Amino acid sequence: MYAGEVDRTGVMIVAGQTYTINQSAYGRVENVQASDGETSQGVSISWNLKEDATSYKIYRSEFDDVETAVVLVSTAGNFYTDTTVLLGHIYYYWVRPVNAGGICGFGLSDSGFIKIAVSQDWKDLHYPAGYPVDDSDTDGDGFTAIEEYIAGTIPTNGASFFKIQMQKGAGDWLDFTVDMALEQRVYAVHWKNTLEAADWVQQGDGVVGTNGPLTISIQSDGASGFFMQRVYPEPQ
Ligand SMILES: [Ca+2]
Ligand SMILES: [Ca+2]
Repeated sequence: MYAGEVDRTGVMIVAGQTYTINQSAYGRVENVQASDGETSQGVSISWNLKEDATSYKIYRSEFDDVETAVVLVSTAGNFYTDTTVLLGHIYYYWVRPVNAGGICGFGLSDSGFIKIAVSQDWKDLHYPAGYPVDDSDTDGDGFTAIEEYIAGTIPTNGASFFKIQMQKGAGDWLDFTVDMALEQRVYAVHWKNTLEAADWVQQGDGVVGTNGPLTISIQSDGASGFFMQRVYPEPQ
């Protein structure tokens, strides 16, 4: 067993006899899983244990590009919680097994991020009798409590929810307005030309709120299509 990724064959001659050596590749770690917003404490990373591995090296990057990965930690088990993560950032993780033969190559990455936590002040303000759960929709407007917290809307008022407000600006510009854009939130407009199109494409950079009204202007270039407005926690 060696720490490569493919089986290899070699030839050895001992006392005039030729022997063929077959070495099995040690292979990569499989089933790397990084948690997606499960807790606000950290990103949990797990993977399948590998026979003969003595330890594992976890690598991390903010890009899904192994060239940018740096070692986060070495560990013997198949579970690790990365608490050195920031809100609003997405991290990519790789795990490489180590054994007596060396260290194996990089397998597939998985991405992970932490969840925004609802503040106690907000809980007390809107739910004095006790906060339900993040996924509850007590006012039935289709947005969960955590979504209303991020959007800055009222979770106990079905008429208060994050909605798109668009009007024609000067020339071929379109104005997207939010009445109350919170601090520590980023607002962005996304577009796609048909609803069947696979991906929403963000138009320009996200804009950080200032605890007041916010207008984002997008040049339409005469194109027709669909717009989506998005709010998410500001990276810290
Ligand atoms: Ca709601
Ligand atoms: Ca609401």
